[in-house]
Amino acid sequence: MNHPPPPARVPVVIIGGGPAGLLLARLLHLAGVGSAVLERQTREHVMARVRAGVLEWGTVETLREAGVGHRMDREGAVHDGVGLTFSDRHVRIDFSRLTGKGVMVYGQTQVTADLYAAIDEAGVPLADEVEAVTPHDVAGDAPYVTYTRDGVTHRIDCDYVAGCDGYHGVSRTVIPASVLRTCERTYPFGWLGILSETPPVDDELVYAHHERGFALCSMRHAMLSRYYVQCVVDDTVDDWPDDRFWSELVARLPKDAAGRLVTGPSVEKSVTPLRSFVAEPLRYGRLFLAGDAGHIVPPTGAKGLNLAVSDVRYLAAALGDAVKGGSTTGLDEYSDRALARVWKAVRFSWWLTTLMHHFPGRSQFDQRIQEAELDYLAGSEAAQRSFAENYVGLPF
Ligand code: RFL
Ligand code: PHB
Repeated sequence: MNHPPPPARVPVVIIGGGPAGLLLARLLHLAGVGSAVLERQTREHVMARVRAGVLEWGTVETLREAGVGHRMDREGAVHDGVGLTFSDRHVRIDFSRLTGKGVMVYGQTQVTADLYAAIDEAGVPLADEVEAVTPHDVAGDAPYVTYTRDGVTHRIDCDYVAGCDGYHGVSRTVIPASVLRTCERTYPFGWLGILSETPPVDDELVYAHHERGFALCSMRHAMLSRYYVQCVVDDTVDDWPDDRFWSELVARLPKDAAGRLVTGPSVEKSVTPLRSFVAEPLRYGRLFLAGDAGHIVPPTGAKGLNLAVSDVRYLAAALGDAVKGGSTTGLDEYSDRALARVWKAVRFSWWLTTLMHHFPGRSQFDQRIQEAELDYLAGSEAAQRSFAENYVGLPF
């Protein structure tokens, strides 16, 4: 697809064309604010990354408001609950009864494709396969961004820079160490995930706690399943031929689910390390971080993409006010506002990770506490409501 090349000046330069950057470009366009997106990879690469599958209700509404919800509403599936299994028990958390809301199962690759289509149609300037993207003078009043493409160096002058370039991006690195505080927790395991063209084992997602390790049964549609098993942190996909994956998954599910499982060749396989990470503040002068550039959560709570969307919702409104109306109050409040929501999702993702995984070498005490907490969750409506409220997404 041919995009107009980025002009020499735009109000907002967006670094990163993942879900955060694309949604920001789309919302700014709808608000009449110009932007340009700089993406390091090819579009094919960005769209091939199999990642999130669960959208909070607020994310669903935001995508609809952004005019990119039509295919999601047609092809996505609303789920009213999830299952948690442990010790051959299956506990259903009934989202609709407990919160009046649900979640949408619709893959991140599809969300990204819908956003690309919308910004193509809007003619937002986008350069992919760019290198050496560098924000300059973001602490002053006249920031600019340089990058190279096909060996030619370009410069874009702007009012603001949005760092939407993920955990390994450049944006966060320009914030001086004296300003940036980071908090991090790594977990002593990873997730091995596969896609297979088989019917999902259940109508709803199943999060399975087991002595052998955690497992998750998810899906994309009626004939495409997404499964994960907890693995050793430095395992590679070569350690996990399909046969080993399926037998491990079967061993971690309750007998009835294991009996229903349809196996088949994997069509994608990847390993993800688990980490919680937050950078504060999410602002340095005229540079604003959003999404994985500012924070990472382990995938257990299904929060990463949803946090990218809530950051961008706040940031798009604030940039719109600043560029069009001249009020910078929203920008001044952005970091605190976004982080208040981020930290609650960090807490939930950490808690669910700690509850559901097998921690190598953990004490008898820790194991018994984990069992007690699962039993409490199984028997307490108050505990289930708290789970449901966090899973469907806290208010913006
Ligand atoms: P992304 O998606 O990493 O996009 C950043 C983009 O920036 C580009 N980039 C650069 N561009 C220019 N110059 C540079 N120097 C650049 N450096 C990087 C990159 O190429 C990329 O295109 O971040 P963004 O947009 O903030 O989106 C965040 C989400 O992708 C992420 O949080 C989720 O995928 C996390 N996640 C999940 N989130 C959910 O809400 N629900 C889930 O069910 C869920 N499951 C998951 C997940 C992530 C997973 N993995 C693989 C980490 C399951 C998995 C397995
Ligand atoms: C997924 O479908 O990829 C998925 C679902 C729920 C999670 C994480 C990943 O918590």
